[in-house]
Amino acid sequence: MKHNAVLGLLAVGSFALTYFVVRNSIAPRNALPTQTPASKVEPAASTESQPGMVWIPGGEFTMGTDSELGRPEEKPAHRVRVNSFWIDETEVTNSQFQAFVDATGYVTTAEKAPTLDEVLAQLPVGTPAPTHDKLVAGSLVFTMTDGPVDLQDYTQWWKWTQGANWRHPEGPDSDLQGREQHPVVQVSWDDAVAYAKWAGKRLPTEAEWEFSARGGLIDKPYVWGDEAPSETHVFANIWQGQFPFKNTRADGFLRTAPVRSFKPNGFGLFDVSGNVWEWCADAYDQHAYARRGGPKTVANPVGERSDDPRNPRSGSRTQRGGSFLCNDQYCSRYRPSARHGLAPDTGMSHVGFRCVKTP
Ligand SMILES: [Ca+2]
Ligand SMILES: [Ca+2]
Ligand SMILES: [Cu+2]
Repeated sequence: MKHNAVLGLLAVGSFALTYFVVRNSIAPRNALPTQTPASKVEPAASTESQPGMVWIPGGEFTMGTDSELGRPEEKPAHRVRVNSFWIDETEVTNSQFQAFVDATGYVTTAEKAPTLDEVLAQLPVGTPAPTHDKLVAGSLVFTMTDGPVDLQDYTQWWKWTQGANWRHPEGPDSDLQGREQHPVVQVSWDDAVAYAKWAGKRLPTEAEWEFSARGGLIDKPYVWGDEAPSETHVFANIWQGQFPFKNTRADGFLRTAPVRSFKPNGFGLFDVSGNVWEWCADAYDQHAYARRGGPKTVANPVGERSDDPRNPRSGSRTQRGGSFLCNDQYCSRYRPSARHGLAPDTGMSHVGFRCVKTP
């Protein structure tokens, strides 16, 4: 799927979605504000265990892919080395995020209504001021269509929904009852960073994420190996059937699944493929790998600049792993090399995160 909803403006044109687009453009994002690169000091070994985390000994691997499954932004494959780190076994759950909010009173991006000044600062001079009833808090919710639609037009299935936020993932009528162990969604990159900081952790770099997602397999297309997923060969929570109107639920789940519902990868990590997209620390640069290029091993790369054609003004942060909406018809981004960007103040009903920690 093209999950970035920024272009929704073109087709929808409601002020709410217009504002959603505008809000993405307010702060310049030239530098990484709060994330720090992986530790340069390499401990010999770590015996200290971290609850809910897996120790990943540092190493070298082939990042990206040259395979025909890969998209341009995944190429070329190149050698990368990462230092050791811990990584969460699972995506951050609603129950974990609740503990953070209870402890801090944190209010997520999607829960805050934009101010008129924020909006006016971004609109062309002479644009009529929006009325106050349009300045509402909300977020983007996946909504199944009645039948086949133009797969280029993702406003067909992404709906700006007033009152949608992490507590109400599909809007005011939805809640978290029975979803305590599902991954938190409708969190912006800023929200994910705030959680990580509170937990004494940080977001993974793309390199750390991919190294751990591959689970020790070398140059495999999927985190479980070579076999393409299908109706009968289920490895992860993705989409079976015809996107976006028919989901056979062969994997058991129409939307998010509780974490640990599927087999972990070789490092014991759950849902690195599918379930929800996971925010990474890096600014999203579609040409990052082309720029690295060459036979030289790159050590602990961190994306420092954004180059995202779908979000040229405000810049994007990277997401990894694909979601319950991915299928081969349109997108096979549940592959470990797949990557895309989203504006850092945007939440969606299929985006979450997991954290890492360095000694
Ligand atoms: Ca599914
Ligand atoms: Ca995931
Ligand atoms: Cu997708």
